[in-house]
Amino acid sequence: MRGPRYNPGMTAVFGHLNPDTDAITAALVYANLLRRQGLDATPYRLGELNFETAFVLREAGVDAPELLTSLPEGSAVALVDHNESAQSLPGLKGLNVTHVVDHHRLGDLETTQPATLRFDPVGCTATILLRLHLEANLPVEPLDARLMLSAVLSDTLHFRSPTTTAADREAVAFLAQVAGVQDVTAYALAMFAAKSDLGDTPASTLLKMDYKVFPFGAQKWGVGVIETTNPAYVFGRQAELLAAMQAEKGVSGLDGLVLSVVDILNETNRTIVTGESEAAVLGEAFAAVTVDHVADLGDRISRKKQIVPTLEAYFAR
Ligand SMILES: [Mn+2]
Repeated sequence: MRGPRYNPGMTAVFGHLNPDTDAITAALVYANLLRRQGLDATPYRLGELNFETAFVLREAGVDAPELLTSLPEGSAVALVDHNESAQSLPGLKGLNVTHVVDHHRLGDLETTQPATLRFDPVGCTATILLRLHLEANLPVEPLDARLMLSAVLSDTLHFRSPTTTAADREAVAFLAQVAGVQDVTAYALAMFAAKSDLGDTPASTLLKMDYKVFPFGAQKWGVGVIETTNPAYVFGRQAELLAAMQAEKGVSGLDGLVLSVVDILNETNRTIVTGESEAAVLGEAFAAVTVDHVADLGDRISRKKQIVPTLEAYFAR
């Protein structure tokens, strides 16, 4: 339970664990939208900001939402940018999910009451949030526009990802104007540079910065991603990362653990595999060749669209 500022009447709005820019900004923007519509909503985060998100909030002059680690049973929650319990606040099944705004596959979502659910197959939660503003006839506030713009650029890797839709491109054009961002390309490159400036971040932190756990049939896999403009830096730390992955796999009782290193500018994915069993699965599922714990996944840069569905199909057969 949180401290004295917790208000039992309010709705807690949050994105997934190991939050990315979309998870954080969607919580901020959706909480503001719900407040403008008369609901007592408060944004939260379920983890530390990554370097890109820290840059986005700093440039926007916005404080990070407070960290949330648990809520009393029955609390009202609005989920953004996720819906699966494995990616959410521990104990989600005991909470009252009143709203979901998401662009991922539907997982094990359960609600105790009729809920407001909005799922669109677009590249970013922010693209849906923009639609919700327009549908409600509410003007987009410039600060929210800046946050949503950042999220779409982040999730779509500025339209490089195959998850990108026409709606995401239109959203960026509209939001950039409202936010007063003149040079979208330069802004996106600055975001990606901030994300890639990993310094001496511990390997265990790098592994978990963009990390999700998925049930695949009877198996449980961890799939991490490092999107970077400087893959050489990441592979320079491959031995450390591998040790962190082996430790995590043991501690979490996972059946498989892989870490995709996505070269944003060249649009390639070289994935570090924890061991032989992961290499065998990627070999069969993707026809990927693994050399020295690195599987070449070619141009499959989207975990959501190109990695997870293939693994899911592989384990289903
Ligand atoms: Mn997202």
